[in-house]
Amino acid sequence: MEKTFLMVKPDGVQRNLIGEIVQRFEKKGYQLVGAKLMHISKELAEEHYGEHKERPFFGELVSFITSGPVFAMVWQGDNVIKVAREMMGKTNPVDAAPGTIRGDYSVQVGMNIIHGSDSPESAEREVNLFFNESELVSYAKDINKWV
Ligand code: DAT
Ligand code: MG
Repeated sequence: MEKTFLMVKPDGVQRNLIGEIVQRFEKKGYQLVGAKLMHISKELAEEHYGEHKERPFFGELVSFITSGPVFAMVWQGDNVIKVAREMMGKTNPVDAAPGTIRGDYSVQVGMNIIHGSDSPESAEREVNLFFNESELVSYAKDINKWV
């Protein structure tokens, strides 16, 4: 079953959006298989966002993502990587459509509420970077046959 890594960023946690965001993915029909509230270290932040290390905003990005607790999650379901990105909306909230998480709850690109893996390769990498095998729970739900 396809899995993706999603994370409510420090701004989303501070603004009490954890429940709202979890609810959107639950109602969609995806399954939560791992979650934890955590503080990201500078080292983990630099590794997670390694692809952006040459960008001018890298320092700001690392300091923002380590500025408060995040809610890290693994979700699974058919095409969850692509569909979760659609549900999040475009990176810059200016371009994110109403009805998407970023479109509904954020204003500026630095604080855009949620992270989600952007490809199967990044999903695999990010799930393993944030979670051990033992933290992922495999369980059957009877409702899955209706989704
Ligand atoms: P996404 O989070 O949609 O995958 P990304 O991987 O291109 O977007 O960038 C990672 C994060 O970096 C993004 O969520 C917010 C921040 N960011 C991106 N572009 C930025 C910019 N031009 N100025 C400031 N922050 C930016
Ligand atoms: Mg990205």
